[in-house]
Amino acid sequence: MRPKRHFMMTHAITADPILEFAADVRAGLTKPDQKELPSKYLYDSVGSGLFEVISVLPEYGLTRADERILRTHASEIVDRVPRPVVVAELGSGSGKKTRWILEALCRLQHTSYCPIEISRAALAMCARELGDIESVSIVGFEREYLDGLLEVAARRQKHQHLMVLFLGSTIGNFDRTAGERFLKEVRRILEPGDSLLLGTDLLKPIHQLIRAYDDPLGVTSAFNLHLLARVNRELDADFYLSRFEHVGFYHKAARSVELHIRSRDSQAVSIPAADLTVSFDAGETNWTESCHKYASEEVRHLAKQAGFYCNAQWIDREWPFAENLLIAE
Ligand code: AVJ
Repeated sequence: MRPKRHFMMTHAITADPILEFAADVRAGLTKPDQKELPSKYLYDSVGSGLFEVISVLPEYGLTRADERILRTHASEIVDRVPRPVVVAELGSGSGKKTRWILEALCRLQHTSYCPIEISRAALAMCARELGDIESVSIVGFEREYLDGLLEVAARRQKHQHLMVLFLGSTIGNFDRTAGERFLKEVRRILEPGDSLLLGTDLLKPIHQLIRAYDDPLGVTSAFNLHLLARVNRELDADFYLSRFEHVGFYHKAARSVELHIRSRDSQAVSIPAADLTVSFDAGETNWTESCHKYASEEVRHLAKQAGFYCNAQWIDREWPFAENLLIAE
């Protein structure tokens, strides 16, 4: 008998995504000091595809470290989680790494898996990637993280716990204050005994970090600059990509790698759909993404601040990265 499988998808209910994009681009590019474009817009189908390539670059060890830990310790991880459990994943991407957790869980219980993603393409990829696992049901949510999580939490049954996956060090996109605030918001949606498996990239030598975010092949550069191409495509703008360049540098005080797009000369760009003409000085940068790095004991402390306790931590030796199992108190 074929195992029962099903996949459902709940689509976004946001107003008009193009209008929202236009409003965010306008707000970011009219900031008086540092111009910015929110990093979430890097992750459309082109950006998610480019990130998949980044994740296999030899210089970028983060995704492989994350996956190594999950592959090696999946049974140990799920053994520590109160069951029965519904799994929700914030920003599933392709879902490749999640396989190990789902397979381990499915040996113990039938599992509902709810990936929450703003990229519909990533959700579809994830359903294809994981749909073959026996006794898993996938319900995808095309939503922002917290909206999606609220919905999953509302749908769970009384006896079910929630296990939230927030892998790949996506939390690093927040600065430390916002990261703590975000974990607190996640905690507020959870009940005591629910769990959060949090992946965090750890501090490591600066040259190694820089190479990971400024790779010689230029994939990260393409990933970053594609945001301008997206503004051209979706908002009718006239960015000349060759007049901009990718920059990745380490911000010591913030303990983060910062990605910017630097204007090579002084120029003006028009973005009709955002009702905006914006000028750049020569050398002026536009901030697109931050990738914060943590110390392992700092994560345990952060967890405590947010109302979790750190049940266990697994650290990869090859590429310092921690998988943290946090239980809601
Ligand atoms: C997807 C946020 C985990 O922080 O390393 C990689 C993003 N940007 N290379 C990271 C990213 C450029 C990545 N995260």
